[in-house]
Amino acid sequence: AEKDCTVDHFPVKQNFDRERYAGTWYAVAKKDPEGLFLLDNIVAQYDVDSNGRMIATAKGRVVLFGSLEMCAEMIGKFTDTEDPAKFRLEYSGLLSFLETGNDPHWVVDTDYETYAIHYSCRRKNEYDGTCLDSYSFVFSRDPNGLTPEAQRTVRKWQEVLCLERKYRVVVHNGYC
Ligand code: ODT
Repeated sequence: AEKDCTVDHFPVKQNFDRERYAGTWYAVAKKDPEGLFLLDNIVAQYDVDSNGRMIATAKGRVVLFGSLEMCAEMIGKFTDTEDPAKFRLEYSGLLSFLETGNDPHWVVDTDYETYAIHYSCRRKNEYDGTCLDSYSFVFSRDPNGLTPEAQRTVRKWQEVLCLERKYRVVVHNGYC
């Protein structure tokens, strides 16, 4: 069969459990969108608030206005959809000049304990439903990276998302 790169056909985590997903995730690889923002040292902290809503903070190194290098601290609130693994993420920075936005936020796969693969398509081709501008994070619970087994699993999902060979390594060197 021909490969299906229709965004709305991509599988996501079945029976996603936000409580088990909560906690710290280190980005170990990233596929950048157009006009990328977070460069490296990216760490996300997910939580569930008292109303059961998923929330998160994230930090990472950014370069603003061409030369101002800083560690951006971002906050995000998730809106549920009919699929428990698909959210809308509304985000802003602790500082007003940081990026704000509202992106899809899909948890494609995770074992909750070692790895997760995230996907966001910002713009779809209206004719064939493929993605024209996406970003995706590979997350690890361990800042030192994924086990070879988890790496194999992640590589499989990168292909499913039609993003094979589009990822770069996200460095953690203590900047943030
Ligand atoms: O870096 C880019 O180029 C695109 C990413 C922009 C969104 C970053 C905003 C994070 C808001 C706080 C939420 C945390 C959740 C994080 C999980 C993954 C990052 C989207």
